[in-house]
Amino acid sequence: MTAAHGSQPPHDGDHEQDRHQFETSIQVSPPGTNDRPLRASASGEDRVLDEIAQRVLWLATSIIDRANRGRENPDGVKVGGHQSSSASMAGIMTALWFARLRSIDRVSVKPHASPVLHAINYLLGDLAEHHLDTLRSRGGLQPYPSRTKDPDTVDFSTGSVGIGATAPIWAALSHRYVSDRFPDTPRAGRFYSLLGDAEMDEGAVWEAIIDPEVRTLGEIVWIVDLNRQSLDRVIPDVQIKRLQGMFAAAGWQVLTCPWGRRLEAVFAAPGGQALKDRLVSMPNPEYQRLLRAHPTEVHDRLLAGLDESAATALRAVIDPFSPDEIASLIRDLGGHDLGQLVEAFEAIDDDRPTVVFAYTIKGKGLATEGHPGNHAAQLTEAQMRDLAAASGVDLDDPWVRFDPDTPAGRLCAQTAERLRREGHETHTVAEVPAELGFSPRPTISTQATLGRFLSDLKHVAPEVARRVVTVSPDVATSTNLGGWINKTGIWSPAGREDWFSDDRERVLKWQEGSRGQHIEMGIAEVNLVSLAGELGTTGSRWGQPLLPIATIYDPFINRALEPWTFSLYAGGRSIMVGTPSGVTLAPEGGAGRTSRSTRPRLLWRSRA
Ligand SMILES: Cc1ncc(C[n+]2csc(CCOP(=O)(O)OP(=O)(O)O)c2C)c(N)n1
Repeated sequence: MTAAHGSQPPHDGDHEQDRHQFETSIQVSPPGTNDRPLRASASGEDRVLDEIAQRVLWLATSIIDRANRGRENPDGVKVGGHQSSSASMAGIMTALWFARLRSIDRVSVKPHASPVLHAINYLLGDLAEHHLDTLRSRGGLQPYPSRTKDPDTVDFSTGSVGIGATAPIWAALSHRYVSDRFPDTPRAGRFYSLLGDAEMDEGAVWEAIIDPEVRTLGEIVWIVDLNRQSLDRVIPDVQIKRLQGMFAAAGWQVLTCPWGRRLEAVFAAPGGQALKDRLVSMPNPEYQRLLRAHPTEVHDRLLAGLDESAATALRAVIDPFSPDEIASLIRDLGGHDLGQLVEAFEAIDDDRPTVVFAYTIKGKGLATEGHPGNHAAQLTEAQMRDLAAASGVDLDDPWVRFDPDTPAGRLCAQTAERLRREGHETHTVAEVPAELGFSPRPTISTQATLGRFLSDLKHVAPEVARRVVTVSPDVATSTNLGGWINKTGIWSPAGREDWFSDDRERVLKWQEGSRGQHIEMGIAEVNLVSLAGELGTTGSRWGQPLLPIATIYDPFINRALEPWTFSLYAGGRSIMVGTPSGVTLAPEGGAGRTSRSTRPRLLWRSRA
């Protein structure tokens, strides 16, 4: 097999300059290797896992390389892909898949690590070889993990930053709901999110974390790929303390893997604290600069700016190491030490959600490692050949699996067997009647119509109504779900005492328990549509379809429209009712009602 390298049209000097100037989203000439070891993992103690991680790094990088330089591209238009973002996650995903994951667990993978997921699925026999050449081509592997379009096992679609990361929370809640309602629903395990650290800038993330039910979901695990780089830049401040505090305050278990075991051992040795203090107090950009420095410069850069006594203490720790050793030591981060990660995974509680902060280097093991402009950088052919040599494979024959008679081959086979998913029975929804026999008054508000519709549905089509679940962001009563709630009750995972059950003046019965068919959210429209979308996947995930209806004040649909359309792309089917729409309830004024049509925005367009 030969890669069609160099198939793009030749550029003369001027054109090349234009490309640099106008396509800053691709780094055309990536930085040099600078004598760094091209290793996916840091410590190299867990031989089989490390070997698999290296192959995963190789395959993921090659999938992108082939998309950009291995296919005919007559017009030379950018194809793209994110080798450095993928490299950052190769160790984390290898440790999770090959040492921890169970067949009942589900995982959301950060958008730019989709090649890592495909590489793992390929090693596990879940993806045929011919797909590996198709990333970002029509009908091929999707740019970002796609539950509906990719040919291999992808549990959650991601791509809209923050939305894919939070989807497992809503899937977990949906699974709890559907299991309460239909006890023969198949069991579920943990719901993992593997997210980028800059993803935590998204409001959707914090909107989800603050939801009061979320702190009770022990099946939620987030693993943050803390490479401290985003798309444009190195994250300027050290944020870890603030992030740890925010998760802890929300009731999460917080685990952190900052360093690998080799570096921990140096810290623990007499005087080693001096090196730890230096690394901990270093701003992110200074650390990144250290990663880009030639090994012979690292020693002096570590000492730069220290007063005499601090420099003396640090010298005592670092002087015994050669330049290569010290350069390798400062890269020994927890997110690349696979044994360390496996230990962290074993410490995860099941009675509250968990976040694991895994320190990583963006581009780990690639020539682009730690470079501030590496987000979309593509390795050159020469750099790919170096990586191939470091990975024990051949660039011209890139898609090698492990020999089944080797320890790595056996671990792949055992993992594939462990992750094999059981089939399940698929239930269907009874036929939805086209008419309910209800004639509305000539003039009636949309809110009154909705209330009447739900009430009639329960009488006319009880089997359909059994699968209806309503969701509302603190507007259940004003969107007129009161009658429905009185008949069906509120669902909450743990149930709650109804202190007003003996109050005769009460019109709305607010009884929370495991049998309810309404889920009440806070004023959180993104949470609302994300949950509605996941409630709409229970049929395809566990064979128990639901008919989710989200009610919302209609002007606020706009706020939630993008996450809602993303949930459609991800395979979620839900109905959103915006009231009071049109001209009814005009007394609500411009802030409380709208007559704008949102329909044109609901067309999902995708090139691939
Ligand atoms: C809602 C949304 N905004 C912006 C983007 C564009 N985008 C894709 S990845 C990315 C940076 C992600 O950084 P991080 O999560 O830290 O991942 P990594 O650095 O590991 O690639 C941005 C801004 C997007 N996909 N979705």
